[in-house]
Amino acid sequence: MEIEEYGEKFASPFLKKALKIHSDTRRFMSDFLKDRGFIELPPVIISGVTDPLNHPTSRSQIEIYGHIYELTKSMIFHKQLALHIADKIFAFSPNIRLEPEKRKTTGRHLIEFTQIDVEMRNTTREEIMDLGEDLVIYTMKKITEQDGDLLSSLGRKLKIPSKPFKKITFTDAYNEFSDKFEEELSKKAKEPFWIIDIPLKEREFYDREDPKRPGVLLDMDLIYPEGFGEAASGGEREFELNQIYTRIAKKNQKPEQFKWYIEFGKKFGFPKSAGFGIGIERFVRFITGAKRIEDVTPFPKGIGEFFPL
Ligand code: ASN
Repeated sequence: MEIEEYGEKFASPFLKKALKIHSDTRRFMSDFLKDRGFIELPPVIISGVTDPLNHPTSRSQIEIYGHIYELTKSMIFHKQLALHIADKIFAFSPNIRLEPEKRKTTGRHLIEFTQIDVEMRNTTREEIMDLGEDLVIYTMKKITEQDGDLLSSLGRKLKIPSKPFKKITFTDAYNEFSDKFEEELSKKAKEPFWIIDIPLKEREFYDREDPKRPGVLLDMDLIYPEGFGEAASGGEREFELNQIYTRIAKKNQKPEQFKWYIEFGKKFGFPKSAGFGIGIERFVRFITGAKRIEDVTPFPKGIGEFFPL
């Protein structure tokens, strides 16, 4: 992106409106969680361990004082471990994911984005999904109330979803639409819906395997309607050391990659918890109806080119 293009972008009425809605979205999400007793955790941007993710993103590391730091891909481990401080936590977590070039034109990928990452002790997937539904509905309602005029001027009419959101298992979705199920289902849907029971090989080691159904995880993705695609992912977490080792091995990964997380857990325990993360820019894109995620944020970092600011 050239410097001149920032001038055009900043002068665009769309960005002005989207940025106000972006700012309010963060406020309402935070208000909702704090009202429910969640404590906000400051973001972690570099650390000795980060989310391995299930899809290929190149490693992003920096060397400081002769030590290698990972740039945060998600705060999954930090939010789990922070449950030793409080039972309900969340963070506005900036993530860096060096996505493959083939995702350049999806309209919903940035290499730097923020997710609101939520985690709660001693809770089930069903309870955390219920919380996620309330959070999405509350935020959409508040935006409609406070920024209704802005939305109308963007030609966007938001339909407030009703609870409970529909659920479809990964296997049923895959059997019906094969590889492109997420896209197809998202295009057909009028309200957000969940994809649940994602198979073990499709996800990271930390999502909990259902003890009653080996190979099936107690996790979920939230998908927006109207073709806006994935909103969130989450699940219950593995909390038994043996199972954590088994799951790491099944991904052909090595415990050394997660050394600091494992050492902490061995000393102080892995909390039994569930949680999810909702991408903020994607949520704002859905709320505003923007074509590209780049359009809802002033300094986007897209895939495959240099964005100087
Ligand atoms: N935030 C996600 C979760 O809670 C993890 C991720 O973003 N990869 O499961």
